[in-house]
Amino acid sequence: RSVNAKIIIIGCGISGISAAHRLVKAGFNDVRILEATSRSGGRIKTGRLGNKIVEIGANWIHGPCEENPVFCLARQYRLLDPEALTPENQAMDIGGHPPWTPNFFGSSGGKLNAEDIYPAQQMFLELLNESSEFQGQKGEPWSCVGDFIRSEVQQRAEEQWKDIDATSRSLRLCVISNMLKVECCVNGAHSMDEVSLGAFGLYKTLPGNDCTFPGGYEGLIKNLMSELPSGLVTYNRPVRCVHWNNTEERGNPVMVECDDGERIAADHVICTVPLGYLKKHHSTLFHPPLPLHKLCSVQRLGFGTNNKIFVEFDAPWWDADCEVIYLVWEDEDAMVDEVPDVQRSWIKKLFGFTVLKPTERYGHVLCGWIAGHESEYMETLSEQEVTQAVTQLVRRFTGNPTVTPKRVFRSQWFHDPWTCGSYTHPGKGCSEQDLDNMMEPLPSKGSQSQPLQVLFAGEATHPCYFSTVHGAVLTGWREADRLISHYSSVRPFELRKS
Ligand code: 6YU
Repeated sequence: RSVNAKIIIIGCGISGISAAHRLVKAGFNDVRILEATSRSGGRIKTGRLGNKIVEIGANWIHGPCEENPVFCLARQYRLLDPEALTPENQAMDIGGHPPWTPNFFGSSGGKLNAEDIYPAQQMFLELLNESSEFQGQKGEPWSCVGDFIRSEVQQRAEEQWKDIDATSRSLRLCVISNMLKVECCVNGAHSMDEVSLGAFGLYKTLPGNDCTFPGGYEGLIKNLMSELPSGLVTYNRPVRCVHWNNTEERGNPVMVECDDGERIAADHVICTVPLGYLKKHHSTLFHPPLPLHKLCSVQRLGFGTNNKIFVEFDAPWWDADCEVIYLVWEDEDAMVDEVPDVQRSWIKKLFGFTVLKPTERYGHVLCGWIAGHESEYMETLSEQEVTQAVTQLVRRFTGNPTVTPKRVFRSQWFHDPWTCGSYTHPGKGCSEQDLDNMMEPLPSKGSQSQPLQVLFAGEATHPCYFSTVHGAVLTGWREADRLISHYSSVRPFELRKS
């Protein structure tokens, strides 16, 4: 059957596209997406470094297995390499940390011995697992993951590392600083001191060894878009305000006001704007404003910055089998993940590089990772200044004063006006309730007004897969299903205009 309800989706990222897909398939014939920019995909964005494909936003399918909708779609559209499709790859349980072959370099110049590093790495990974166990338990010893890890490392080092010399011990503590910086990137947080210990375990991983899209993540967007009716998306159409509980427009409870002044009446709006955008613009985006409990959750949840710096070399300075390079600052035995003087030493926050593989496809390209305020500062520098800082860094850690990058290109997610950062993490003081509040439609339950006027999708609204593409897809489907089941339970004479 065909349903004439007028539905507006704000944002043409993967969650908005997924919602539209589901609604159109279910027979809703008046669905529109309003997108602020000139493209679809949002934080799925594939670019080029020379003639090589690079991902500016989402990189991997985290946990490619049968339960992962992104994996299933990518397989259906034949977008994956054969290795990713094997049952062995789908069954591997990596717990969110792919078993990559590492190289470690030290700030005094040259490779570090992996044997000296492993005990610290091992201890850090154990503590990360333990950090996840406080969720729903109450009585966690610290409010944030950073404090918990530091205090436990201190205690455990006293017992387990008592027989090693001071220099080796200090190096292990510097490795902990490096791993804290890695976690800042994984979580999209400025510091692990901003990530809630009690809510850290809310995030769940799926089985499967993370894989990439050989032709670019945007292939997924292109395939999904090709199945939507043409003209469904209006580009370059930022929404300024969603007027809900609207009494002006007779019959339509919502009125969407665009930046160009156009006003569009709707029965339902699905809002998929990123949490970073919502934090900055909630007071003007909704009229009446968001209810207090929802607003508090928007503020409590964290939305930080994680950026990439792609660097191409003529020849590798890392091992042929190396998949990740860690840069260990040998003066950081205080277990720190923040840089004291951002303007002078922001580059110290860059934890290292992942190596783009296979080499036949990419040549010698590294992807540097940098999170937090240091990353936001990096965005303000010119490409030339970033290149200079990266060149100095690589020269220092390799001890080779002549190594020179061929090309450098970085992302700038914090200054993207429609994203305002990278992705969501459970900020200090967060709980499960905050994610429930995020996904709650307006008006809140129990109100006498027309239900389901504004629905919320997007990665920040998934209770356990926030910060991911699969989380975003599932939220789009969830909100589409909410409307589909609403209309299937409404008796036909109540179906206005249908
Ligand atoms: C994943 C990965 N990945 C790296 C980097 C980034 C992200 N993610 P969208 O923003 O896409 O769409 C909203 C649209 O709305 C957009 O088009 C706007 O233009 C538009 N809009 C805004 N305002 C508007 C207005 N007013 N009017 C109209 N339109 C408006 N995810 O699965 N694998 O490898 C990575 C990574 C650098 C930036 C990622 C990854 C996150 C995903 O990209 C992201 O979740 C989805 O694309 C979001 O889709 P959406 O539709 O919701 O929003 C505890 C613990 C936690 C541990 N977490 C660990 C998980 C690891 C996460 N890792 C990510 C890592 C990388 C590297």
